[in-house]
Parts: sequence; structure tokens; C-alpha cells
Amino acid sequence: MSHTVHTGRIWQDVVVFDGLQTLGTPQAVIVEGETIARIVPMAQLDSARYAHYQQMGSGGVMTPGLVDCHTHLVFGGHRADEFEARLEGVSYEEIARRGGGILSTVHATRQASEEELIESALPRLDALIADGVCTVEIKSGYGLSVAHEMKMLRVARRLGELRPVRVRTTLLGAHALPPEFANDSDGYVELVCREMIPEAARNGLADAVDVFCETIAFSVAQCERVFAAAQAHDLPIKSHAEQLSNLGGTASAARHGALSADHLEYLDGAGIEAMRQAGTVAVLLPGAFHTLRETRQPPIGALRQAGVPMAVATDANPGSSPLYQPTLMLNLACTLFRMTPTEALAGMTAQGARALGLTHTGRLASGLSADLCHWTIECPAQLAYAVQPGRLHQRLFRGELTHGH
Ligand code: DI6
Ligand code: FE
Repeated sequence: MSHTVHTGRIWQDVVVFDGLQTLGTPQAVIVEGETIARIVPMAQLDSARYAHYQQMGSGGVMTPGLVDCHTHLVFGGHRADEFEARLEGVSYEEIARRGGGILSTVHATRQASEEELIESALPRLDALIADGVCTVEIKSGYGLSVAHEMKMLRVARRLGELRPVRVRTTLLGAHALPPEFANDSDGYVELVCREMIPEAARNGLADAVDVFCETIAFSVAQCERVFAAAQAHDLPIKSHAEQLSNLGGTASAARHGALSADHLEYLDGAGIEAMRQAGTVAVLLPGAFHTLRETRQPPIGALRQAGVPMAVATDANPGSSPLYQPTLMLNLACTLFRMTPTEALAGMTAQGARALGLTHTGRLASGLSADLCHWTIECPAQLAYAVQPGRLHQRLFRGELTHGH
């Protein structure tokens, strides 16, 4: 077997979107081992120095590997029946109140073995990877008992071992009220705080803790108990807030130093101001907005004006966003929310990483992890402009070429 040892790889004459902006002139991108070594304007490239590097090609667009910072990728079953019911006029909340919705997926997820959950999640994960994802957050939240939530988190961790992708896990025990606690939501929150969070922390299964703050889920006061328990175990917090109504969950999460508040269609000025002060990332989920045929827009203009960082993610899940194509979200973020293509792309790279508390990925800069995508397009805005599979030419994860050649 022949064996070529490359000290490094180089791309020349590429348009670079560095995670926040498109650099002004064509660049060379140089990777050494697992790390981005240099990004240098072509005019300043001493190409002789890189003559023995593997020449990866020239032209096209280079972006950081995409970061999908909000998914519910692990679950049992599907909810096509609810899709049809909603089309006939039944609301998402009504379905939830009838015991369907999230609880229908809880039922199917509890029935499934770890192997079955891995089997069903892998094609979904592969779809994200094929669209350029290098980092994906995966939430629990369809187990709603200590054992089943830990099962979900173990499956999520395992997915990260089976595929070349960085998986960040989030414990979402406070997602919905399980049937066993039907008339005792405080009792369930107690279980989340006293048993679930400590168990996840003890076993190193969760990188963060999330809640669903909503009339059909948990109150602000209950979410604050979950935040306190998470922080007692040194776990960062996140919140699904202001998705279907305004309860003030975002302001509360921000005051507790949340990494992100997610959804935010019903966010008000006080919530925006709290996010600004705390540096909390606004995670926008146009897939859920689209699927639920929501008409209330998240306050993009006000978030932009306040300088609140905005991330974009798939929210991939069987109910409100059965959409497993991150670049489609770039398009929807622009078309539905009027984000700019630059904002949308930053939302799925630098700001997505920030929403996960990650500093070594999501940007193209020397010293960071060589997680990058090379696309056969001419300018970064094309990623948001057209919904067109097949444009990912090469994908590197931690310096390893996993796609293309
Ligand atoms: N909001 C969402 O959009 C997802 N979870 C949440 O709190 C939906 C989860 C589902 O419908 O299964
Ligand atoms: Fe979600």
C-alpha cells in the first residue's frame, strides 16, 4: 500500500467567509494537521513555502464547517399524522393538550432501544453532515424519566463516535410533563433538579441544560429552579422561550447567564435588553416557524439594533421542524425573517458556536480546529440564495477530509 505523508493542505484563490464576514480579496487557506495554520491574501502568499503541501484546489468558497446549535435529532417514531391534523386546522398547542405532540414522541422513544435510536438517528445525522455540518447539538427531552433521558444522551454521545462530527449534548428534561406526573408539574421539576441533572453530570453525559418555558410546558419559576440545579453542577443553560407566547422566559434565562435563548417569536423589548446585557445568543429557528405556519416574526430588526448575536439552527425534530437541511435554514432565515445572507451564514457558523460556548470552531482563523467546508459556488450569499444540494465539494473535520478529495 502506498503511503503519502502530507505535512499540510493548501487551497488557493478561494473566497473566504470567516464565520462573521466575507474577506475582501481571494485567499489561501492552509491547514496543518488538525488545525487551521494560516489564512492569507493570495497577493501575500509565498507559494514556494507550500510547494510540498497537498494542493486541494482553487476557486470556490470556503466557510467554517457548519454549526447546527439546536436539534432534537434522537427520537422514536414520526408524527406525519399530526402534520395532517395541523393542515386541517388543529393547532400545535391543541395537539399537545390532547396528549399528542411531544408526548407522542416520548411514547415512541421510551419503547425504542439504544440501538434502534442510533439506527433511526444516523440517516438524519448523515443528512446534516452531507450539507456541511461539523458540529451539532443534540437535545434529550423525549425520555422524561431519569433512565430514558440518560438513554437519549448516551445515544447522542454515541452518534458522535460513529460519525466524523462534534456532538454537543443538552439535557432537556424540562421539555414536557410526562404522564406519570400529569397533575404534579412541580414534582416533575423536582425530579429533573434532584435526580436527572445530577445523574447526567455524574456520568458526563450533558454539556448543557435546556428548558421549555411555555404555557404548554413549564413556568418561568419552574425553569429558574432547573437553571439553579444546572448551575450547581457547573452546566451552562439554554432556554426554549417566547415560541408560542410571551412569558418572560428569555429575560429570566438571560439574567441567569444563559448561553442562548431559542425561538423568540414573541420576544419583547425587555427580553432583548436582558439578552444584550448578558451576551445571550438569540437562536432563530425558521424551520419551526415555517412548519407551524407561524405568522409572528421574531424581532430581528430590534435584535440587530441591540447587537444581540443571532444564530440560526434547524431545530430538527419530529414535530415542529422535521427538516434536516441546514442550508435550507439559511434560505428560510433570509426569506421568512429577513436576515441578510451574511447574518444567516454567521448564524450557522460563528454565532452557532457561540450559542454552544465553543471557541475553537465556527470561525476560519489560525489556531482553530480545521473544521471547514469548500463549496462550488462563487460567493457566500449563494448558500442562502439557492436551495441546491450537491454544492459541498470538500468537508474537513478536525483536519480530516471526510467528503470529496
Ligand atoms: N419547541 C420546539 O419547537 C421543539 N421543542 C420545543 O420545545 C418541538 C418538539 C416537538 O414538537 O417534538
Ligand atoms: Fe427545539
